[in-house]
Amino acid sequence: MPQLEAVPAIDFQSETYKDAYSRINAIVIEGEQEAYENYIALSELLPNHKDELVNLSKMENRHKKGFQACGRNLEVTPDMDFAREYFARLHGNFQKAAAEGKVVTCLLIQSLIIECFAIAAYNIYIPVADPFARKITEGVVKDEYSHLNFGEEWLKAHFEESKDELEEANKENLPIVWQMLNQVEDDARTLEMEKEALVEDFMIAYGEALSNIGFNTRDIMRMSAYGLRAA
Ligand code: PL3
Ligand code: FE2
Ligand code: FE2
Repeated sequence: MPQLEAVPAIDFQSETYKDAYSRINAIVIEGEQEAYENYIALSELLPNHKDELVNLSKMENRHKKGFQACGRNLEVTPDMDFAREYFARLHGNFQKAAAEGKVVTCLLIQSLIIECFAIAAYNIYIPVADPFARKITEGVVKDEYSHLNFGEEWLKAHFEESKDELEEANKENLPIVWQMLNQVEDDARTLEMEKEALVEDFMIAYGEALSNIGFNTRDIMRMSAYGLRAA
């Protein structure tokens, strides 16, 4: 009988790993930076929640610093030009909505879509991360649940008047997320993160969020898979 083969350890110092990491690490750093800016913008749009939102923005800034340290620890230089390009469409949509005072769209993009994307990615990354990055990411992901929760609570409290704008913003932005996932598929696999697992975790987190806000099962199915087949 053949022996069970041991799972080969990940070589965090290989050129292949570090090359993929230079893009994934940059994406996460840029994502945290934009999240920081987005919560500041939201704090202006929602003056009643100013302190809470400024507090969330500070957490995002800490996350960014944590992930910058992860790159330094592996002696990787993050490819920030790549990452800015990666986020450009979602970022542009957020900024446009903020300029128009569309709080619901801003919350959907940042607190639901981006936070669920981060939660899925970080949870899948933790078991395959190097020990330094694992510690950092475990701390970060806990915070992301509280950011998601802020969006859920606000949208739940304003569900009826937000419903149509949420549907519209979902249609506009969810297909972008599927394309973003496709774009990192190869690099994520180099880090031993499977796209199918990312999609699955994203759908679970996003579907739960929509349910907490007040959408029914039929709405959730329709909304959370929007644009997936075309991606
Ligand atoms: C909001 O708090 C954070 C926004 C960050 C978005 C991250 C998306 C990550 C997609 C790439 C998957 C790889 C994750 C690896 C983690 C080092
Ligand atoms: Fe964050
Ligand atoms: Fe966050």
